[in-house]
Amino acid sequence: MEVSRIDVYILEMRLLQPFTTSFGTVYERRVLITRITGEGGEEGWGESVAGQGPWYSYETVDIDYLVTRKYLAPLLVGNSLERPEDFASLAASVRGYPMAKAMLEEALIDLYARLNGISVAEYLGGRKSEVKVGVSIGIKHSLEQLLDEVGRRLDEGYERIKIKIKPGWDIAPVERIREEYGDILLQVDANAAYRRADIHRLLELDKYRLLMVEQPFHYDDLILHGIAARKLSTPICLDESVKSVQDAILASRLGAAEIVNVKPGRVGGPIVGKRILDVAPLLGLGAWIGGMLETGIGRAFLVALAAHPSVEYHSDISASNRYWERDIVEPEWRLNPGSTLSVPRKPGIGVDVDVDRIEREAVEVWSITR
Ligand code: OSB
Ligand code: MG
Repeated sequence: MEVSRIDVYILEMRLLQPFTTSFGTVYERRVLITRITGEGGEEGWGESVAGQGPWYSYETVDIDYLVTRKYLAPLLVGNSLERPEDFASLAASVRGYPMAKAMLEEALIDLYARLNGISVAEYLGGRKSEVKVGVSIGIKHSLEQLLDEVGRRLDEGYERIKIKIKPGWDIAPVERIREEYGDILLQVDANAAYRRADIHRLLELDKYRLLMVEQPFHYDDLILHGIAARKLSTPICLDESVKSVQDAILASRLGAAEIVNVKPGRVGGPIVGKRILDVAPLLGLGAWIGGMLETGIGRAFLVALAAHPSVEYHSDISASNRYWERDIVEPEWRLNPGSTLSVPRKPGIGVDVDVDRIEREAVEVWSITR
């Protein structure tokens, strides 16, 4: 599989609604995507899940754009790879930047899958034809606004709701949702906003029958997650803390989590994502796939991974119209009855990318040819 050309684009896409987590609000999603052209002109697409600013991770769209142009793309272009797996060792001299690496690895997987007539899901060990999905709802200005959105999402057909929490926006939102909507599938995500002294707030959440509490503490603090896990009856799920297969092993050894949220961008690409899913049952970890407000390109890899047999929980992969007025893929990702998305069977990512629109609307474009 020869890499003859790499294009990198930055787009600015307005979210239908601003999205607020414990670390800030996104209005306009700056999006970094790449196209890799191989032999015979076949193409593959990938997306970096880096955000606007260095809050969820040190990576940002602009930093990944720079790292890709200056270091990663030059390593790859002109090379011939046997399989997408080979990219990780090729790129190992670049320390860190898992999201930038994941973007290129995705494009290589898409290209490889198209050249071999298989779907990306098949390539990544996905077996399901439909994946169960839920919706992730940000922090709101008022409880009324939150209840309103929860109601709207349930009406749209999402059967699992995740809300973002932080100290002070946790017990009341959960209690009101339970009062209003009863025994729906409900979980919370703190994005590392809690400290050791806040454990009592999490203990109070125990009575609300939550599916899990996601990443309550600092990403480096597996020990504190382990201490909290022994006190809480609600399972702890790790997101930010798990950046590799080794982290998943360590988390399970320390009793720091019962569940892992697998995000291809956070772990350096879908291949390590698949490996974590492969070992999760051996480690006694439940698993699901996390989203990062991706366009339809990144979403294709989330759907493919969610088709893996280890994924039993609903994933954070909502339909295109939860995020965008119009997505950059055709067909858009649509919610089926039963709160699922369909896993495409076509070769590659299984959706068509709107290249004309990307080239028309890109605010930055850069290419390298062999
Ligand atoms: O922690 O899961 C997270 C979005 C941006 C950054 C971090 C997270 C999220 C989400 C959104 O929860 C999930 C989605 O894409 O719908
Ligand atoms: Mg999370």
